[in-house]
Amino acid sequence: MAEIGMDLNRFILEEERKHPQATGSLSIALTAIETATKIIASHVRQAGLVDILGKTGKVNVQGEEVQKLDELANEIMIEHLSDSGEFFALSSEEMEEPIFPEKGKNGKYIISFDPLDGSSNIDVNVSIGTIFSIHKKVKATVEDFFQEGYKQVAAGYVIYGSSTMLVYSTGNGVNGFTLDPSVGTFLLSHPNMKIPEKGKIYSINEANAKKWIDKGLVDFIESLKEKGYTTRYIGSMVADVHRTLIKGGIFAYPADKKNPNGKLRLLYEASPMAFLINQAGGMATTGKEDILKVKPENIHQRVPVFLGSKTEIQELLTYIS
Ligand code: AHM
Ligand code: MG
Repeated sequence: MAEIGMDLNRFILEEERKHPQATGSLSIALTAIETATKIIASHVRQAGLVDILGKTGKVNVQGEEVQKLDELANEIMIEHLSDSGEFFALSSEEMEEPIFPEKGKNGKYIISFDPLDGSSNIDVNVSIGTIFSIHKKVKATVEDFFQEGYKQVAAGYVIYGSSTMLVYSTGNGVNGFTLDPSVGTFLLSHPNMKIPEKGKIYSINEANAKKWIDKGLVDFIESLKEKGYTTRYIGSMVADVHRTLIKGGIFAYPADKKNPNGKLRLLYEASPMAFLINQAGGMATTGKEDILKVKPENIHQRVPVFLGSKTEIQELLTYIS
């Protein structure tokens, strides 16, 4: 097992060495994500200040126009991922259609990402994050985005919380790295992350309970209350999933009357998180099928999400149809 404190770049290279046939493409791709998210992290850290300075004429200290943080994060991701030359195509929550970077013509991968998830939490100084999902380029058309989640080559997120952490998997377990802000390096802090078999927390927007389509869910949540569970709901998927990964329990965004397919997007929210939870020994389901087996039909498709410890997910499945 890799040593605590190992820096992310060395970790990526050592992982690459385990695969003698590897060309280094994935390592470059992951490093581009690392760089982009470090830059996003530094903007997130200044979010409050930018707002104050911005109000004086929409120009910040560097003389740049003040931009909404989610749009800025999107631009930073696009710039660095395109520039790496490893991505044939990019799709983002912030863009209607995917883009095919000039430099990525020979790229081996495609990537879907949510540049700044939970952005309604920016104004209140609550954790937000970036989520990404990488697949192989197969046909070199937009259809490459319609591959199931179990075919992901890598998936991960960066959480901009009380510290900045990058958590990712290439299908060989899950590892978490904490950014040392003094040197700007991600250091391995959470090697081989495993979700507890069972937790004590449920995480769901219970205000929607009357609108939930599957009434079995109401009974399931009641049963958790009777068993002494507590509730935590941040409203930033990255933060809620990060806690679930570490503490166990269940996180859910079910179908309701307002969002008949749930709210979360398959490609860049549900699927990468399902991949990580699965790699950490947990389960992720739409309630009807394993999230990783859902074949996407369009880029911004939504799915109901239930993910977490095995015990809670298996129990949930006995309540819902
Ligand atoms: P966003 O991508 O527009 O930020 O929306 C996604 C977020 C998730 O992070 C979170 O799990 C969910 O929306 C919360 O939704 P709600 O406020 O309906 O509970
Ligand atoms: Mg989002």
